[in-house]
Amino acid sequence: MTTFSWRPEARCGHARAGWLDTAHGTVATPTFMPVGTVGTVKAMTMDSVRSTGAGIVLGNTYHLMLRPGAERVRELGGLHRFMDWPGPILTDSGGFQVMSLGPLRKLDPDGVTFRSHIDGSKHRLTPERSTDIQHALDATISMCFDECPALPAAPEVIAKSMRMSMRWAERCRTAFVQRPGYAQYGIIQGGTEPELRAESVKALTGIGFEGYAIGGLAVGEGQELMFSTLEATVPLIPDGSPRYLMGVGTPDDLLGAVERGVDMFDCVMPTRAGRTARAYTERGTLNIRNARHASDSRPISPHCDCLACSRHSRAYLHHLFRANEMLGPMLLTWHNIAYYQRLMRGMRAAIVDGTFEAHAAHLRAQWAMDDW
Ligand code: PRF
Ligand code: ZN
Repeated sequence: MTTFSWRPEARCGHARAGWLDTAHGTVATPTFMPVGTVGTVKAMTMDSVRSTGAGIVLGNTYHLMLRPGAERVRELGGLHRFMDWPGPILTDSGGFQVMSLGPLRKLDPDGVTFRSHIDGSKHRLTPERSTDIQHALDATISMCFDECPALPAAPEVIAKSMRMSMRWAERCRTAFVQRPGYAQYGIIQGGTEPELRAESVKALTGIGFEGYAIGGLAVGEGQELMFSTLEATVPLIPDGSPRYLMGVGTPDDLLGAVERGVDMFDCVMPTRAGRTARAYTERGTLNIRNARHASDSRPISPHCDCLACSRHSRAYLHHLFRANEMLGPMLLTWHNIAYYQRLMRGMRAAIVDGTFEAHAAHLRAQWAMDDW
């Protein structure tokens, strides 16, 4: 039986390379988790996700509780079997999605009542209910139920919200059924105030979790404040625990966060961009619908081994998007996830080699070239 743990392999400044051991396999960190909100990484088969090198995917309590329902997923053998992803799955707790998606929601100290964005039916999430649902889904890593206030907000508002999330974290921990190889992460809140972040870390480490997430960032504060908040927060997290920055970000965000000691990420960016014709490359992004690609016989990236790049030209992908063919979003999503995984592998290799800073400078110089 596997014990859930994060094992360091190498360090370079604050950046860390390591291994995350779980009941569903071991993942190299730093790692990027493709988003599989409703039990599918949109436009991808699970084999194609696996082929990019992704080791762990994300699912969402909010979406799966509404459809098909947590109990149905449990009856069908859990989310791994239901979506055919035998590797580790991290599920978000629903709090963030209720607040951003629920058309009508009412927050109280015990939880949130909201209406489904699908059929308007009434539902309730509490720390206990969110934890139970994630257990029913058989999540490898469960997240605490929290509130993520939009920024900017007054410090008193952020403090009050953070303290409520910390009380909820305690209830989540009590409701969590500990099993070998499974984990529950606490979520650090506190906006961009270092004192509030420190208070939040103290509350969560006092409870004790297998890992710690940094929530409440990438919500409108800008990259500079996100980075300074990471600098004030990450060093306070126990060194032997995995650190996860929720909902981040662009390649440049990931680089800066790895540089500051973050191990795990998730973001809809590569998948959403792929569906809207935007491709990530070593030299920045490009929109494949743009007329300049119409007769370009080159692949999107000469460095990429994804299906789009190994078999197809930019001209063909351009044609698929212009013709509104569904293969366009499929191939571009594949490419973008492959790019994100290659980015993480490259950073990891540089940490292991002790050349992370030079690698970071090289990546930034390349992104700035944009000379297609
Ligand atoms: N909390 C939870 N999920 C999240 C966030 C958060 O603060 C964010 C913030 N970027 C993304 N996803 N539970
Ligand atoms: Zn590619």
